[in-house]
Amino acid sequence: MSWTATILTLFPDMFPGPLGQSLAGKALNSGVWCCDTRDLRAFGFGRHHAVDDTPCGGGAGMVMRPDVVDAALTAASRNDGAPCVYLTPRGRPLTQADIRRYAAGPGVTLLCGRYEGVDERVLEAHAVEQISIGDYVLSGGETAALVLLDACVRLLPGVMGSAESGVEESFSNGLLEYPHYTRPAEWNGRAVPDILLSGNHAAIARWRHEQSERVTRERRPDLWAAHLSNTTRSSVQEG
Ligand code: 6GU
Repeated sequence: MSWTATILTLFPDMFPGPLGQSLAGKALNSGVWCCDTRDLRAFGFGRHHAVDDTPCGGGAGMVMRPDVVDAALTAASRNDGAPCVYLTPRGRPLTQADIRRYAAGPGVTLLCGRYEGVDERVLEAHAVEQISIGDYVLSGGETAALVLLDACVRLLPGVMGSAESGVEESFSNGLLEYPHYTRPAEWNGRAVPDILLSGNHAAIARWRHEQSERVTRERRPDLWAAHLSNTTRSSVQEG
């Protein structure tokens, strides 16, 4: 069985969207993964298939009903232990470690919320993981689900060519990647760093590592601090 994303959404036409193109699209067409989209509206109540109601306690917006989401989750339930993830800006930040865990399993069930959110009780009842893709607000979970799926699909066996076995360059060692250059050696008065044209592979590896450290220190002090405390811990263990 191929790796399967079961997606619960009010906007099923948004899938596979951009993941129908390029590497993910080829993998989809060749059966490496499967995009099983379910329309939440089909589980709505009454003549208008209502899926939402006003928030208890008052306030703006609408909340997705627990009975509707429960019916959709139950209908989509899989017996393969795939984790169920609700995409929400209130969630825990998504990391490459989560992506590795999802990609290594049978797939994921993704619940995409619109409106102000989903009634908390149904998330508790179904042991749903709440995940955010960053500190900004999207109009719904669908584009976040596409981001999560893109990151998973590229890790599935056979999706990236053998030349790309460094599929996790950034983050595999906790540092951002060094800068890349190609021909021409000089472009609009800007030269490729001499060392990259020197043929000295040891010196090039050293330069790239220094650049990785510099870029991480400048752009991601949080990752840099984590890297420093990890390397300090390793050297204490060695010493
Ligand atoms: Cl997962 N959903 C929404 N609506 N906004 C977000 C998000 C998710 N992650 C960051 N912002």
